[in-house]
Amino acid sequence: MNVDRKSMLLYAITDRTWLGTHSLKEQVEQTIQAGATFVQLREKNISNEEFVKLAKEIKEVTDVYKIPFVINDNIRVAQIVDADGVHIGQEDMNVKEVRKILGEDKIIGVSAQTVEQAIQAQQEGADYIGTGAVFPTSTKKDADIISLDILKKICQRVSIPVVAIGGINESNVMKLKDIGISGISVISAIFSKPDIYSATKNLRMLSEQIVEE
Ligand code: TZP
Ligand code: MG
Repeated sequence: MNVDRKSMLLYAITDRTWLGTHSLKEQVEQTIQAGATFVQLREKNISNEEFVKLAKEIKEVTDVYKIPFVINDNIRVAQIVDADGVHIGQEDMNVKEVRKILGEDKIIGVSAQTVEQAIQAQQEGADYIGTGAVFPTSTKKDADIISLDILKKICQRVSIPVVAIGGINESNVMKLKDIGISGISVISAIFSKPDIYSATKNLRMLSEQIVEE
């Protein structure tokens, strides 16, 4: 399904590592209320049962606010909870196979670290591309850093929206201006913050400045 480019502006990805006194559902509600435009449930080391339970909880919130909601990697969980789609990496299933399973109505996002991977993902039917890590991050230990030049080339070579990911925070986000991305994708700069609401508000304001109309 084509995704609305505007919904990519501030793409929040969950991480229970940072759970404090609030539940993940409450955290997601805070980030949406402050301006997050897209939500991905990305939870590693979780049983399928627990993943489904969590996904159902989060979907209750994203449904209320009409925010697109995708599941990282796990197509089965996405089907069970009727999420809006999935986000898959290069090491996960092939886009065409996922499309066959989920159908045309669902969103399929693909991580791409090179121009070739991005073009191929688009050809195979991806709806958007996630590219990174654009900055050093401790959230994904094995993430390689890609240059902003490659990010720019990817944006030029595909017509589907591209979101940048990896180590993006208030202090470095302006470096992503004039690159052609449709939004920023953020884990720790939202969910590690004691005040998720104001962290999100700031990032939303900044993301509006870096994304071209
Ligand atoms: N893929 C590339 S970097 C990354 C993922 C999932 C982690 C992003 O997390 P953070 O905390 O926003 O750097
Ligand atoms: Mg993956």
